Amino acid sequence: MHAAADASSVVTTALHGDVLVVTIDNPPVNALGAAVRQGLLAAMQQAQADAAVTAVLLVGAGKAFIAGADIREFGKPPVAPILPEVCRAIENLNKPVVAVLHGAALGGGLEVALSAHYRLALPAATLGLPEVNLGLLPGSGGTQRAPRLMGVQAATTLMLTGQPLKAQAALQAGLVDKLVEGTDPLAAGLAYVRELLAANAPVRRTRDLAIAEPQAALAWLEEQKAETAKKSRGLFSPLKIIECVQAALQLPFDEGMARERALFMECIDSPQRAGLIHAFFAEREVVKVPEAQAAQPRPVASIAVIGGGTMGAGIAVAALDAGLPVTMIERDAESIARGRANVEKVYHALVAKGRMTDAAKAAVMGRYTGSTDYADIAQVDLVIEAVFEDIEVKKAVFRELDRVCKPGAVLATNTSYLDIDAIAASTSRPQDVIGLHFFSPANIMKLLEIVVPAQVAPDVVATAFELAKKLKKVPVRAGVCDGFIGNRILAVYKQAADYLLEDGASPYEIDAAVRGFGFAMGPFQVTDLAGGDIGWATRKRRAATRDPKARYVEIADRICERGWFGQKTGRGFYLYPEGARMGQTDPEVLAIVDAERAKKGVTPRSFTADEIMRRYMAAMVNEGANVVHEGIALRPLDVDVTFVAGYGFPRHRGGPMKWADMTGLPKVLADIEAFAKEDPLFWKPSPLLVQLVREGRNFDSLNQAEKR
Ligand code: 3H9
Repeated sequence: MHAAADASSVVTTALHGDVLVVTIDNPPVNALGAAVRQGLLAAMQQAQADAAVTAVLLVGAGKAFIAGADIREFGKPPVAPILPEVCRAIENLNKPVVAVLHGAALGGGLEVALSAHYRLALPAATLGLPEVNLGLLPGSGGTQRAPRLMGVQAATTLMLTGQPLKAQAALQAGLVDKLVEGTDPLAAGLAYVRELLAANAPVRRTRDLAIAEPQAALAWLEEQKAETAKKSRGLFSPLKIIECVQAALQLPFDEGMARERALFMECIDSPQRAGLIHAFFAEREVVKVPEAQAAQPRPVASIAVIGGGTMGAGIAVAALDAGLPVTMIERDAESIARGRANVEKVYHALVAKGRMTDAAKAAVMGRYTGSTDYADIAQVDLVIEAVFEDIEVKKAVFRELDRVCKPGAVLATNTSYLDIDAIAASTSRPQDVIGLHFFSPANIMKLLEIVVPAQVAPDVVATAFELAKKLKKVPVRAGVCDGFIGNRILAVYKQAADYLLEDGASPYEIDAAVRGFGFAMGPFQVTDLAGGDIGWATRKRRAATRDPKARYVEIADRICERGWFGQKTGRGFYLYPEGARMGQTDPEVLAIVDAERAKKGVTPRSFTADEIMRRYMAAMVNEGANVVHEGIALRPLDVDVTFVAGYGFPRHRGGPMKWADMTGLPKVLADIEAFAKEDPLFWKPSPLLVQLVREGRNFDSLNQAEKR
């Protein structure tokens, strides 16, 4: 699909009078692979050599100008010419070079534009330096040229946030010289070049610009260091970006460039780069599922949500935000009012923060209808059920949907663990029934598990993926089992955490170790946030099917029996005096833990943070391997995306399966085998993990290898 191209096919030159038009045409996004770099360098040499050329226009074919370096090349040996050389050749040309930006000008793409002498934008242009999202820094002069053009604060913010600017904002920031209406970059670009030539516009090099008020800028950068260290929580490249900008202020341009290159290479070598780039590609791979590739989605122009609780309201907001009309069904007038209030609350908050006008809120709410009558949803294209998590209640809803909905309507359940095959079987149209497992708050959380029951039609699966795109969710295809991908794996590593707790680690040590790894919160903090009663209900439900020989830790039950359900009750594993969000350690909890250990005859031992994480991660990876082995997840990357998008797994580690690959599968397996000596029932090596180790392979070999 992305076959290696030769320079003359991806970069073409054509003389338009005395203007050499250099077109970058490397689908899908004109990334700066080796052939493009060679082509651009050759084009600059041609422009220099040809006396008939008086100016050069750089233009991107297709939707993008240039979306940056070719990310797939990172981690492989660099191929000449490297991009900084290409940018130097552009900037050094003795004839005016103009870049016309009509779409994405990102990363190396913007750096190419910054090396040009003039920049023109069309309204659809987006300009950004998003390298930080990949664990990198702009490595082709971006850290040296952007501060010269737009000032230190604006440039540093652009690089640290990775957020692109729209054309108008880029104009105001000084990144582009002119903004014109239109969608034809060639015509607009040529007109601009003519204008410049008519005005005798000189060659104007960004490198020659001085940075305003360097002392004040240096002081500001110093302040940013501490702030950035705190905000970026262990990320490597943000502080390196600041170092580069300092170099731009303190060193001559060429030395600044050398410093940037050295720090860029440090970023390239960092494991965070590998993790973040894995996450980038994995998020694009997850949508490539067999059904979505084989079938056309059904049209979805209207949605119904059954149930107006927190989850139903969040789903309704997600659909409203995507521009869809939503009908919410509830049991009675009171519940309708509550459902509506839950939806309105979200928009109220936006208005209060000044992020939405009253008129915009009224327009959104105009697409929302509450009703107690299922007949009102007879014509909707897709229904999402979000009622109480009880199979009989859900089946009753689905029988009702089966009765009223038009043929071909997609009927989705938001259950997080119930058997969707059984729910589908309660209708006369199991081919239309699918799982759409949103995560709370559903209008915010990115992950959407698309759960595929046995009888569902492929075009219903395709419809679900299309809907996810519309709702700006990250969809992951999951098979039917208790907990699907995410909650099933969570149940296992949570158990590992409980064993650690009973064996001697305090909940506070475990949480600290997990945070130290890069999660925003540890498992006991998560329990307190979600409400301890939720897990308690699940444990009670599972009690009947639990293997009596399996180890069961009762500490959480002891906490729940006291009514300590976490933040909402003011205490759980932590104390939350007067609604504080940050919990405080609780000696009474530690006493409960001690009493439980004594009851079981456990002599507590100490665990280092590393020992804690080895168990926590081994449990996560092993169950992840089981989930792939059983086909619940299509590929290891689906597990990775689930955890990064829905469970706070540190993105810079790529996901649990990527972490395992980087740690080395033999090491992970050896750990599991060692732990199995203590508890062979819990620590059973996954057959897939054993097989991969035996064959000397890794999880990534099961992902679509040709993409990397
Ligand atoms: C950099 O530039 C470093 C330099 O500073 C220094 C160098 C020395 N490379 O997202 P989409 C593929 S770092 C290779 O679905 P959209 C993508 O995998 C780079 N491939 O489309 C997908 O492939 P497939 C800084 C890339 O319309 C296809 O293109 N730049 C690259 O939703 C379509 O992508 C960035 O970080 C790439 N750079 O969004 C920008 N980009 O079809 C990264 C995309 O096989 N890119 N692909 O699955 C983006 O943010 C979005 O792709 C973009 C388009 C906004 C451009």
